[in-house]
Amino acid sequence: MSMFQSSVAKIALASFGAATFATVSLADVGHDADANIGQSGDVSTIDRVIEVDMGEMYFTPGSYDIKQGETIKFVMVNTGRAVHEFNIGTDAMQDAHLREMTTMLRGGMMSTRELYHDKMLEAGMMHADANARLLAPGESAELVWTFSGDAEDILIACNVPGHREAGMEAAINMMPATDS
Ligand SMILES: [Cu+2]
Repeated sequence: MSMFQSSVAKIALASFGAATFATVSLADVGHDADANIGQSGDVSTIDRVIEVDMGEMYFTPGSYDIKQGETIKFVMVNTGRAVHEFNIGTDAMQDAHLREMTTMLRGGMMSTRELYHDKMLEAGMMHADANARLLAPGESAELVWTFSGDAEDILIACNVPGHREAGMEAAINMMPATDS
């Protein structure tokens, strides 16, 4: 995360020469770094599969009850007309990612309707984060995640600028691991 953040800061400097913009990115490096949201899940220990529909501006289902330690395979499809993101993280992580997305839009790495993978590669912003998927309209993806962390404010959000503000987020309700 911190390597990614620092590359974002460099890109901000290189692309815009805007000291203020770089400062904003750097200010939050390490912020919330201790938040434990869990980890990439092992495909051989999947407890449940949840299908997720993404569109303007929603996730369906709109909230998720997940037991502590559960490994979920999310299968998401973007049935909308805009680029959408599925991102598991704390509120602070989502905010940091919103800034990265803003950089990508301004840097021409994506539009609201398309992803330009060659330009992302060039800039070193491939969006291959384990906890997130970025989907063009019509695309689908999978993400296997083990909810073994202790962060209390985990949610799923789309950080394409303007989307989360328009309601594109879904609550994760962590439940104690009781019955087996
Ligand atoms: Cu979105």
